[in-house]
Formats: sequence, structure tokens, C-alpha cells
Amino acid sequence: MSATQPQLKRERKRSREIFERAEKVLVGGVNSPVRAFRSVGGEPLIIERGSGQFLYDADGNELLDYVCSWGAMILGHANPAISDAIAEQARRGTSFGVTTELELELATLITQAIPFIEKIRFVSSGTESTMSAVRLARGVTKRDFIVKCEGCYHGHADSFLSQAGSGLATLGIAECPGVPQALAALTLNVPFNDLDAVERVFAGHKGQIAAVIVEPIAANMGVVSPEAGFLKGLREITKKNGALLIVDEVITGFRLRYGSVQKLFDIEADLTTLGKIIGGGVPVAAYGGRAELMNHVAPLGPVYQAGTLAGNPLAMRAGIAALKQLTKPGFYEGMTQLAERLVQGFRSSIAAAGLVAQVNAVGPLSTIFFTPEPVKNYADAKRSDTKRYAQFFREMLDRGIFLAPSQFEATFVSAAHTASDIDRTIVAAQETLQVIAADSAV
Ligand code: KE4
Repeated sequence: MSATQPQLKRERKRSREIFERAEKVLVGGVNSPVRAFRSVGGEPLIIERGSGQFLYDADGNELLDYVCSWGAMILGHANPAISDAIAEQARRGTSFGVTTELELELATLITQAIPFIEKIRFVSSGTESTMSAVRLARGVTKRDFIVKCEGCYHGHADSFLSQAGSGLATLGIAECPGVPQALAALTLNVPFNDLDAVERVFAGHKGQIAAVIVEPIAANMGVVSPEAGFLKGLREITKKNGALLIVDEVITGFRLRYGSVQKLFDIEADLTTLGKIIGGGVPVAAYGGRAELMNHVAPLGPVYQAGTLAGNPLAMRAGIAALKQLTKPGFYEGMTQLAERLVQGFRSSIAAAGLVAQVNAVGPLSTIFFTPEPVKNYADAKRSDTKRYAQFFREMLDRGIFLAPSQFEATFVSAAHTASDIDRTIVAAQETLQVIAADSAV
């Protein structure tokens, strides 16, 4: 019996029964497409609870979780301080539709951590944060075009759905029906890491581009690092052309360090979007930047954005409880060391199996691409063998390891993961990659 003999109860009877009922009333049985496991095959999970680094499905299978609710659960599941804060707040009321001091407390934590965010507006999803930031950029500059990178994902607002990553890449939806052509035409796509293409698109749209929006570390085409000078180049080109730079940190905000990842690249965006971690697993996102820009937003200015549950007290308490735990000495170093150990383990397991793959990694984020060539943009990522990734995913899940159910997502190590979890994952990867090598040898 190997150390990681497939541990899932193969029948997973109760999960399947629940999912079959879910398919009757939820579109595809899910509330977000990537959860349907369409690109990796196998049966979607039905999760009953989480604790620390583990998820437990409806059949009682324990899964070592590297999805971490797409990055939100940096502290692991059912973190006691977060759970207690939510429970305590619930007894005081869950939503008032009027400002609470809690919103000021979370805003203060964030603006102290990211001083170039002078003013912030909380919303309830990453999509709302990026959609609002783009509307603000268009309102301030009075320009209509935006530039995004192929394979980056900024949520499901109409302007972001062309050549987008994450679930659209997963399902192979290059252009989304329902987005008016006139609006889609205002989104200009360039390859990630290609400053010449950015220069060309600005030269072709002089005085017409409101903003460039970018993930500072791409995580929705799989993980792809910015090449040296790329982000700084975007900063310079946008400044030179009177456009705003929007850095979408819905994933990277508070993920690699306490605050913004922009500091690592010596840039400061005009507007920054945040989400996931700042809500501690409860719906919170935000956009913010210099006061002279943010003051264009209603009620101070005419750029309208609103939300019934924005700044929700439960969500604020959860976000405050989360962020307060991220300042512990060594918090990020420990997580990153474990992630680096995992990545090294993947790389040596790939070589030992006689396979070829790229393991892209930045801090606690990583992605395995089964391709011989480096992956530096979306076109590279799409050339990888997604069927082989799907087999890797399924074999690892059979061994109780839950990786991203899509080639075009990231694997996350949380602060709840331990060295023995990493070692166990590496053993599972060794077994899995041997299986893949044996299959491909046939
Ligand atoms: P939401 O609207 O899903 O809260 O956030 C949109 C968003 C914006 N910006 C970035 C960089 C993001 O990664 C996301 C959402 N991330 C995906 C997974 N990579 C959410 C998972 C899903 O769609 O189910």
C-alpha cells in the first residue's frame, strides 16, 4: 500500500446523488463554471466542510486543498478567529445598509498596508471591483478603450470577456456571446509580457485609451510571472499616454506579502483592485487609489457605483480578523518555503518520471504546464497538454490531493499547510507522474 494509495471512497455515492439533484436546478450543477470540472473530467466535488488545509466531501473523503477557494483561504478553512468574528457579528446583525465603524477599520488596515491607496470603496466581488475601476478610469479620462492581456481574467464584466483566462480559458470561450460587439471592440488585447504590443496599441489609439488593466502576476492562464521590466514598462507607457494603470490584485493582494505585490516590482498603480484574502472567505472586494481619482466616484463625483451589501458587517469582521493574522512574524516566509519545497518536489518528480513539463511558480502560487517550452504568455499556456494536466489532476485527486480543476488556474499553498502535507503531495506526484509516463509509453 503506497503512502498515498488512492484514498477517495471510489463510489462517492452521496456526492454523486447530490450533484445529480443540483444539476436539475443549478446551471451545470454549479454556481461558477470552473467548479464543474468540465476540462479535467471526473465528478465534481460536493464539499460538506473545511478545516485548516483540508476539505471534506459529502462522502467523508478528506482532501488536501490547494485551491483554497481560488486563493481566498490563505489561513486555511474554518480559521477560529475568523469564524468567531463572524459568529459574534451575526448576533449583532448581518446587514444594515448604513455605514459601520467596521468598514473604517478594514479600510484603515488596507490603506495603512498599501499607502498609495489613499481612498477605497468596498464591493462584494472581484468583478465589481474591476468593473468599477474601469468605469472610473473611463469617467476620469473621458476615453473609452481599455487594454487587457490575453489570458488574464478580471471577472465576468462585459469588458473583460474577450480572450480571458480562468473559466473562459478552461471552457475555450474566446469571445462571449451576449457582449455587444460595440462594447467588445473597446477592449484591446495584448500578449502578457509584450511591451512592444502595448506600444503599438497605444500608437494606434492615440488619446483614446482610458486604462490598462493587468494582473501583476498572471494566475488565470496558470501562473505566469511578469518578465523583468514589463510592469514598469506598463507604468511608463500609461503615464506617457495619459492613461491610467489598473493593477488587479484580487489574487495577489496580501498573498505574497502583507499588502500589495506592486512594491516588489517598484510600481504604483493609479487604481488597485483587491478581493479574496481581504474578506477572509466572505464576499469582500475593493478598488482604491489616489483620493483625487477616487473622489470622482459618487456621492462625491458623478461616476456611479453602489451596492446593497457593500461593506457588509459580517464580511468586514471576517476581513479584519483575517488581515490581523497576516502580520505575524514569518507568516509569508513559512508559506513560501513550503511552496518552494512543493515546486522542487514537482520538478524532480517530473524528471524522475522521464517527463517534460514547466512548473511556473511565484511565492505560494504555482502551475504545472505539460509542455517542453517555457510558458511566458497565454499562447504558450494554450500549447501545453491540457489532457495530460487533466490526468494529473484526476490521479492526484484519487490520492486525496485537490489541485486546481483547470490548467488555467493556480495552485495555492496556505498557512495551514504543513511540511508533511508537502511531502505527502510530492509522493502522490511521484506516483501520478509514473502512471502518466507509463500511459504515454504505451
Ligand atoms: P470574482 O468576481 O470571481 O470574485 O473575482 C473576479 C476576479 C478578478 N480578478 C482576478 C485576478 C481574479 O482571479 C478573479 C476571480 N478568480 C477566479 C479564479 N481564478 C474565480 C473563480 C471562479 O470564477 O469561480
